[in-house]
Amino acid sequence: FLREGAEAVTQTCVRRTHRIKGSSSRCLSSQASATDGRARVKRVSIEGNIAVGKSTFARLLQCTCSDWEVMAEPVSRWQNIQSGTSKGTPVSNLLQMMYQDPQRWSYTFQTYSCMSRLRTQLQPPTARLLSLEGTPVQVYERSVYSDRYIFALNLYELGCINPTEWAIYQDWHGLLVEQFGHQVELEGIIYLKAPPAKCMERLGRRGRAEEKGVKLDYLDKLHVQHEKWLVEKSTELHFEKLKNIPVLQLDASVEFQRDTAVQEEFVTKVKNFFKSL
Ligand code: UDP
Ligand code: D5M
Ligand code: MG
Repeated sequence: FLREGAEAVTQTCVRRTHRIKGSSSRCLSSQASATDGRARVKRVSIEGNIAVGKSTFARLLQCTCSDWEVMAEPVSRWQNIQSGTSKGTPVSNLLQMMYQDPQRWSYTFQTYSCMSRLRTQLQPPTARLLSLEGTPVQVYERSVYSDRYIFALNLYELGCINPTEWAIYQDWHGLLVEQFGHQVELEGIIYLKAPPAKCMERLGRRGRAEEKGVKLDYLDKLHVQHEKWLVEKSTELHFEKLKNIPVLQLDASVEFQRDTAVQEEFVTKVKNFFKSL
């Protein structure tokens, strides 16, 4: 039920919502209504450390309200790079390559993750979402912004991306985001925050093979990057709209996955946040 680009969904919703693929199902009667509709749809990303619970939270949102359309992070695409000439033929697992040899593969990983995030953020809202009254929202798991201001920056600071690669990365990232303009802008960010040790515990529980070698120190560094960007606001940003973007911070250190009271509290905060955008 998560849209195209989504990782395989392993957990089912109690209340299933609609899945409408691509633009072929669009049935708007006029261009004007399409334009008006699109302006009404808010776009929000869920940000947070590795294994903090973003996908779990995304599934909760998708199950809660049919006005919200959730686009998951395309991790399975990174794990299964397909041949450019004969589609469907697996070539490699880029996520694994990056973790095994970060010096060699971090820059390559950034090119692909940013491209797949752009693809996701460029997907227009479905006809169903456009036709809704109320507050239709497209929700993304991470964004082209966390790619740069969390991961790429961190890998550069760790020396896994060299100064030449970093300069080139920043150049094309800036160009692409500026060229796509409003199409990739966000109206808000939900920041799921938990101590790195809690994320480490969840990362172990999830047991994604590629992440076996991830150390607490790496999660500590990613945590600091999130704090600098979304709380202290000390990260140097290059996109005007991003500088004043509203951020909803949620304490994800509580076990919200199986606690309906916490889930309700989160959902109420999210609803109010969406209304305020
Ligand atoms: N998880 C958990 N309790 C929670 C939220 C998540 O035990 O309150 C588990 C979840 O089942 C998964 C792991 O933590 O095994 C990582 O969650 P997820 O994949 O949602 O994290 P992401 O990397 O997407 O932020
Ligand atoms: O993130 C999915 C996995 O992918 C996790 O191991 C982090 C990694 N990831 C995601 N984006 C990037 C970038 N841009 N660079 C390096 N590594 C990245 P999860 O938090 O599990 O949803
Ligand atoms: Mg996830």
